[in-house]
Amino acid sequence: MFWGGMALTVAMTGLALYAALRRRAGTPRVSANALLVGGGLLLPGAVIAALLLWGMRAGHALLPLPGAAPVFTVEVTARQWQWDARYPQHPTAPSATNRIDIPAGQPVDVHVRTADVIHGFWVPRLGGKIDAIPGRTNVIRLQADAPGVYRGVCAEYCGTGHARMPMEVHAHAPDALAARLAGGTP
Ligand SMILES: [Cu+2]
Repeated sequence: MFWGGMALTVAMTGLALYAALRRRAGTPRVSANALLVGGGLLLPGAVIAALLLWGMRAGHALLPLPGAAPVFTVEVTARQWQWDARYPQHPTAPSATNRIDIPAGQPVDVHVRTADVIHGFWVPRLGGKIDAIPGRTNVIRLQADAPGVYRGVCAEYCGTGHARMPMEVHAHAPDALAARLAGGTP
């Protein structure tokens, strides 16, 4: 999107400069109607259609669709003022506070609940933001493309300790994750 936007900006700036600087003589080489239809309808139509298709594909990948193969699942419970993580597929894994461990390079479903008020689960670099609503379980699908530590925050003001509930998502290679879930390596 960035490079596409840059290309359009450069092209439009070039056209504007050309129009402003060229000598005002002779008949126009392109009719005004052709410019309106091409630049006002066809070009934005094509760009918006391409962005829509791209966005639908990207959005589809974020949906936990029924019937799809099971993915790594984390159950996260928000409370004033911390996050507790459990791993239902790994019942013996140590539970952790303000820390979530996931595999890198594959989708992960995060089931977000709250024990008290509304919180907001948000890991900006992984793109995910979803509210934790009392009485509900909201699911968001995330993917960390590379191992690393991704900071997360509570994105919904939830009381005086709101600013003190940051969390870390640690994305691991498969072996490192298995070791971590088996009992407490970093
Ligand atoms: Cu909160």
